[in-house]
Amino acid sequence: MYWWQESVVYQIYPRSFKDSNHDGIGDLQGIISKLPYLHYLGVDMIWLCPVYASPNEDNGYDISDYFDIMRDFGSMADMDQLIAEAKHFGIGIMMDIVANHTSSEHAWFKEAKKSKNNPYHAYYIFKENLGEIPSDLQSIFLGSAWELSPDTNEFYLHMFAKGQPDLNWDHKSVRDAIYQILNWWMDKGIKGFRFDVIDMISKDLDKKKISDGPNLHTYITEMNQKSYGSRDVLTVGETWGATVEKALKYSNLDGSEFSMIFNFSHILLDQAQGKEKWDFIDLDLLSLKRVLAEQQIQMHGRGWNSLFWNNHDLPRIVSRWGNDKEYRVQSSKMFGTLSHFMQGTPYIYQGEELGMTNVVFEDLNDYRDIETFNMINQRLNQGYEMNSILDSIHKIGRDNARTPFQWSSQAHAGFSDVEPWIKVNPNYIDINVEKQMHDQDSVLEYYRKLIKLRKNSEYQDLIRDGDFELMYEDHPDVFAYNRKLGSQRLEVICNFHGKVITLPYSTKSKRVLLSNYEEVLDQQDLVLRPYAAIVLTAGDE
Ligand code: TEU
Ligand code: CA
Repeated sequence: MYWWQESVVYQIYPRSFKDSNHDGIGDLQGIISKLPYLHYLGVDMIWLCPVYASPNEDNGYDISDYFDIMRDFGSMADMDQLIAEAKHFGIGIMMDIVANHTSSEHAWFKEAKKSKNNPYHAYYIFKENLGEIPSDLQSIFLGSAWELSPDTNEFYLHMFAKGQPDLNWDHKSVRDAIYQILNWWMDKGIKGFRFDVIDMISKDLDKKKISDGPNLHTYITEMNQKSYGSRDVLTVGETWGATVEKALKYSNLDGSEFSMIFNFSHILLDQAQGKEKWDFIDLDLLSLKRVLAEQQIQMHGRGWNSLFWNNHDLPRIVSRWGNDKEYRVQSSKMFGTLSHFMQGTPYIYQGEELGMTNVVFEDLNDYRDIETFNMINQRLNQGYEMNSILDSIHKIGRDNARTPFQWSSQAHAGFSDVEPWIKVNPNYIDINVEKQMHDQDSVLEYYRKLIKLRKNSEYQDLIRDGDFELMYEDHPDVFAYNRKLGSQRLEVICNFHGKVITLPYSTKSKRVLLSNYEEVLDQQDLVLRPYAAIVLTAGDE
């Protein structure tokens, strides 16, 4: 068993977590001041989105110096203080490593573009200018993935923004430089890494393959051996193209690659086949159950899952597949229940534990995300109506998850005492930490219970290791499963929709361990109110 199999990770988007110095931008001292809150919640790892020096074209995912801290966020002394004070609370820090690309302001790229003979030229992916763009390859942020670099009259590859040139991992010096960065941060005492778009580091451009290239696993294995493999850290790869078979390879328990990956198969289910993320379809619950059950069953004893619904790139799950109006509290708890009783390491994205929702800005000027703006420009050119563009942003845009964290009902949600870099969600008056702390019915207190059950209860072994089996597999509204270990058994029964469901079910000799309603058990059947989540214990205890 590995320690991270019992961890709960909390993801912080530093820009939006807590501002300490009155500039409207979250920062490291802000995070330090909120460590007691994270300790109260009960998490033991923080995944810190990038805090390195960056010109911020993509909010820190464009790094200009891996050994320095973004001025907006503080200094390296603040970072050392964060690592030390978090440790004091039993919380480890995971750094977000963006190694598929750097910022175009990174010293390597500034050198690389000067001349073909520059030793750093081979660090990036250049193609000669033969009078036209090298290929029709599209950036994930839309538009061509090639940009002309005038000094050498070549095109360079950027799979994201123009300010994010892709590194050439086939060049050994690049790989060694990345391993050096990892070792440097581990020497500082950090306890893990999240690897940004790691499945893109090996490409086969001739075949227009921009991820899962021929050397992917060779490079990950090498990175493991030359950096974190000999240290006791949690590693998680961001892999949009993962399937269960691939996940088994990445997270195989011999420890040769990563601890785990983010498998997005469930998250991609409402994306129309072969279409852009901005065109979505209704979620089919039966597919969701099938995909998650497959992960649970296939990975059991052979790999390790990460469990998540949210992150800084995704709309809030309560708004996406739950109900963020009438049943906001119930559906937020329902999603928490579904993932926290599965096998794997849960990731909580800041604000999820409050049931924070998507935001609806009507004025485009209130948005900040580069991906959103690229989409607006492209779609306006293609003749889309503004209404349909806004609709896509409201449903899928990344800024939904990036509004300031809601600490209190004070001005600016207690996030800052000045106008924040992005507007707060107006619902902060109702949804905030101050209101939810010590309110036994709040989403926050419910998440504390979920964490406690997994980390410190008679069920912790079962939650970590137990077998998984779907129940009511073909039911169109119910997502239910059981977990078994020895003589212990838990049944997790969730109503995924807003209607009342009656399930034929004998509740005799069952006990409610947790529920998002005050449940009275009937002997004959189980009545599930809208978005109900019930966890029952059975077995011969
Ligand atoms: O994201 C990778 C990625 O492809 C998507 O999450 C992307 O942001 C978008 O949702 C696809 O339409 C990672 C980071 O999580 C993201 O914040 C960065 O912008 C991106 O890499 C580039 O570093
Ligand atoms: Ca600040």
